[in-house]
Amino acid sequence: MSGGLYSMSANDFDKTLDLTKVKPYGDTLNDGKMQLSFTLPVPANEEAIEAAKQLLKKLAFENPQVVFYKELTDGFTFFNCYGNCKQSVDFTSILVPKVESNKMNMKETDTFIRQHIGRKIVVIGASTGTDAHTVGIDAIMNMKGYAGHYGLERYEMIDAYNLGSQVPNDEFIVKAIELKADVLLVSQTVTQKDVHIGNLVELIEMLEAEGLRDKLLVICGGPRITHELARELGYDAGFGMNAYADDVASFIATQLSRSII
Ligand code: B12
Repeated sequence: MSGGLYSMSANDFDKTLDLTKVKPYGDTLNDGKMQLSFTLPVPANEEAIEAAKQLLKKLAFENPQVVFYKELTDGFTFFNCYGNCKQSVDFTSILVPKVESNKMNMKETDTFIRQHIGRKIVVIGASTGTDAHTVGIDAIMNMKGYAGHYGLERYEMIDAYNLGSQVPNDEFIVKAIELKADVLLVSQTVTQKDVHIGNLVELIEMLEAEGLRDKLLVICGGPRITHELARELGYDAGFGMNAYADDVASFIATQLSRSII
């Protein structure tokens, strides 16, 4: 196979690769070698190692090996294991919903906003609910940017307000009204017991109750957020790992220009 998505695939140097039956590899292609880490609520001893191996066998791993284990605290053991995975996936049948927009850099986005929207866009962002993680929303908004991508505060045509973390949904909405926001950016990092779902849904319900949902672009992001999940929860878009300000800014500018036409 050549060109497009597969232009630099393993197929170029190993003709045994079958993309309809892809499996992990460690030493040689298709050997199924895989690493798995987990914690068991048992003391760190020989029985614990055997328990970890039995678990891997039940998960259909061949040749399970515990290569590292350590007591975390009394009665809890952490494991790193290797095994050979027997399963494979059909890579050619995979279709993942993604944010569709032409990615522009900061200058291009500013120019696009000037030409197609004709005024500054007001964007407010926060890590909401009980979530205290700020690094994700800072990465998107902070003037200095993240990983070589300047944040929204640096865009000439964006007025960006970063409200920080643990912002309750009702306060977020009050601020959105006060600042006449066009866009809300919500960051959610903690997903334990699905706390992010409840919090994200609550924001949408509150916006709907205030008659504001259709007047705003509402976007969420975080390490466990996918575009598909965001759409399911009533958001315009969702961004996960390796998202940068330019991805979000391009999406915002394109979407708002459409709603203005
Ligand atoms: C730093 C950190 C903390 C710091 C946070 C300090 C701060 N000011 O932010 C402190 C110590 C406070 C903390 C606390 C807790 N933490 Co913590 N923390 C982390 C850690 C180590 C790094 C997170 C981080 O900064 N990542 C870097 C940023 C840049 O990545 P990111 O958030 O994914 O952001 C990117 C994308 O997701 C996206 N993005 C993010 N937000 C948004 C928003 C929008 C709109 C868009 C478009 C994109 C976007 O863009 C970013 C850039 O690409 C992670 C582990 C890890 N290695 O990831 C645990 C981790 C997130 N924490 C965790 C936990 C459990 C907690 C605590 C509950 C621990 C406890 N029991 O007290 C508390 C929760 C406190 C609270 N109320 O929220 C778990 C979460 C598990 C889960 N699935 O829920 C993790 C994964 C650690 C773990 N393995 O258990 N934590």
